[in-house]
Amino acid sequence: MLSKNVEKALNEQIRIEAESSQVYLSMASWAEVKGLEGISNFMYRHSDEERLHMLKLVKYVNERGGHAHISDLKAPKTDFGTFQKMFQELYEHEIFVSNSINELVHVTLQEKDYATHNFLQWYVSEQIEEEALARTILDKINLIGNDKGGLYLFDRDVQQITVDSAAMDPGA
Ligand code: OFO
Repeated sequence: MLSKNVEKALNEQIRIEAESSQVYLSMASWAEVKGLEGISNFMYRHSDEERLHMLKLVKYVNERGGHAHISDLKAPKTDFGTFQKMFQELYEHEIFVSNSINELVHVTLQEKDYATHNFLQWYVSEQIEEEALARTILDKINLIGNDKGGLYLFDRDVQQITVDSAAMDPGA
């Protein structure tokens, strides 16, 4: 059985994962209307992954005798300026999510909820990989600069980059 504090903190994380999914969906849509097809596909996939992160938490809370709450979400912005700025925002957003996972892990220790602590280790590892993925992409963007051919190749290749491939990239 979850303590009230752990349940509340998990519900907060459910909202954050759902909002992450919305943020990346908005980025996908922005990239799509700009004709950045590869970047858009990458963001659509990322948005789906965040929804799965949310669902995993929903299932866990309900399985442990709590009640997962599906709440209002903050609307993400619709204009991201440039794709370089957009990926910088993605990176900063992932750091925000990592901090929130760390806070959540802290609550489970305070409450001596070792089962939830154990469950959350998946999220801890996932955040390390997501941050590495975002950094790999930012490094690639810096290398390209304003080279048009480089931009074309980046848009083509970014859709192949996954959390797993970034983890294997020695430059990551
Ligand atoms: Fe849920 O991992 Fe990104 O935010």
